[in-house]
Amino acid sequence: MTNSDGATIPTTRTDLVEWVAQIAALARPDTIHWVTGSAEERQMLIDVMLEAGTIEQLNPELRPDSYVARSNESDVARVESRTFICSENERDAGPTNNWADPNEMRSTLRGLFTESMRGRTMYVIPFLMGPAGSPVTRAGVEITDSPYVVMSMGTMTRMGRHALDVIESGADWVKAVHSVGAPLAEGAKDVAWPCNSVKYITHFPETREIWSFGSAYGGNALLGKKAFALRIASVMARDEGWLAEHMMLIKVTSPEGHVKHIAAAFPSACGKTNFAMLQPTIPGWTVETIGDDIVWMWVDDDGRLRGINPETGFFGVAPGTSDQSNPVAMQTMVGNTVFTNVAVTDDNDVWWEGMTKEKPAHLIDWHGKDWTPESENPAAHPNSRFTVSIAQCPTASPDWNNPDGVTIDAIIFGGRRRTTMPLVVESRNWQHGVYLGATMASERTAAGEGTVGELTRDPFAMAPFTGYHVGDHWAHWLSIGERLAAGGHAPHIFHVNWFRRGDDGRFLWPGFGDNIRVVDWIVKRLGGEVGANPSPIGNLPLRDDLNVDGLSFHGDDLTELLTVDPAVISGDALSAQSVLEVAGKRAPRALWDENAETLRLCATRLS
Ligand code: GTP
Ligand code: SPV
Ligand code: MN
Repeated sequence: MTNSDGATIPTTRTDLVEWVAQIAALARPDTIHWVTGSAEERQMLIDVMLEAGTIEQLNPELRPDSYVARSNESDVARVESRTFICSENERDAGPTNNWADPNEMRSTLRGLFTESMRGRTMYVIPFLMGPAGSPVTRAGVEITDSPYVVMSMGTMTRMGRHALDVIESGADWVKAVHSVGAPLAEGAKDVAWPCNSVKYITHFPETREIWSFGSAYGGNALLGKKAFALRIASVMARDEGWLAEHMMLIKVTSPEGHVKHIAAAFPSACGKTNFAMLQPTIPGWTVETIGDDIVWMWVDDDGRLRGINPETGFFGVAPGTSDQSNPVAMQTMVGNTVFTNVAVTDDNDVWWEGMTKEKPAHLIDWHGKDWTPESENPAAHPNSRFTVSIAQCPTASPDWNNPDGVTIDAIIFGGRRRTTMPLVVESRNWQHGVYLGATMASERTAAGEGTVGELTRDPFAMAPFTGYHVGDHWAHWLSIGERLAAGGHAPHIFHVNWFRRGDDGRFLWPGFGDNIRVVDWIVKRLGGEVGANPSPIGNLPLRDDLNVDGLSFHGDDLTELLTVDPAVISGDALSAQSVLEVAGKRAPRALWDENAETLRLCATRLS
């Protein structure tokens, strides 16, 4: 077997060579290309995609080396209904995942992948999740017939020669096979965004394998991300005693020079990237970015929780991103960026809803059609995204690349909720914090399927991403808590809600850079510097302890943000029982105890 450029296969790992040969024999690509990760290779991929119309170059004077891709209109977000956990036992996938019998799924996939790469190049992408040398860093190899996926994996992971060296040195590696499912007949002309109306995103947790068919979009296709770093890695983490979570990770430094690291789990499109790039509005604070979507954490030899970001790039939500809301993101994507499903301006730069107050008079929308402010539909798709390296982020902490990771001082859960949940609350202890994580709820966004705005329980912001039984995930968190308690350094757990609304739909809290005010309170709580107001869901800030200098609030908005209504919380705790019930026998007793305690505290206040 030779590489597409005529070179011989660059590895002596026979298991890898045999696997690649097997997939090639099944999918029948025209050529095979082993990805090295070189700059010349990246340029080659760009040329291939420009030629195919998959990407168009943006104005190099305004945004050098940057491109826009327009996906097929049916391929714009993750497809949870087509995502399967194919564990040997259905019980192990649990009630919140779609399960499929692994043997049946293998036979379905064999059918789908037969000759699925005809007329295309099959790329073999060795990659690492995490910096080499970290105790939790893991290797993978993705096979794909999409140059868009290769280029994106080059931004999002440590891809190519270096990863292959780690595999050569004997590392285990996760098998990930991806096809857009659009074989090309001889002489046929390709479309700009090949994909298939049939989609399967499948995971085999026991054999650490991923097979993805039919989509080229985001988490469906960049298999290092949700499929590996969350679904498969969460299973590895359960088996090996660590955590793989849907979280951002930041280093914060207080005006007094105290350094803390905070990890936060919010559901898709609920503010992780923005929080990771927070520009503080209180003087003296700095926030540095370590990760914006996934954190892998372990208990170190001192009994502390440590974490790394396994990724190397951002696949961030474009709409709503502006010089006001997230200037750091805007400064990160000044060049070397791929935009997908955004709108294009007359001077060939990008635009999306929320980028500027004034809408441009004319745009090419994400469908590639003319658009004016009178048009009915948004110019950019609500789940349009930018793909760019962390290395370009002006607030990147050097620790994003540190194999030892950072110690984690606080964990935050949070959802998008118009009502019910206050701006911030501190859990009473780890077990109560796990309860808050397990029962968290959020309104659906365009990042997944379903009706936008509908309230759903999304345990740990991991509902679409835990590769095993949801109840076992909670039990695993409780067991990690016990190990941390033994060392005496368990992080405090908080819950936040940036999205509380008034009757007229206005946000009660300014959000974005002003979220530093919540961080300021959290850090003061960690240091024991401020008291708190106990409530049925935990400790609320005393009004004078939350720094709101320079902010002005509408009516009682601030009071509403900092208090909870026991009647409303009681109703919410009753509704949260549904998620504990879903987990059935595997819901830890301790979480039912926390639910009962919440109801009891509400009842005392109501009597
Ligand atoms: P994924 O990449 O899908 O996991 O999303 P994410 O959690 O990283 O969310 P992101 O930071 O991209 O934010 C999603 C949307 O929420 C964007 O439109 C933001 O502008 C908006 N948003 C983020 N933070 C805030 C906030 O503090 N307040 C308000 N009102 N909106 C916010
Ligand atoms: C999310 O939906 O949580 C994302 C985008 O981060 S994707 O990579 O498509 O899953
Ligand atoms: Mn995400």
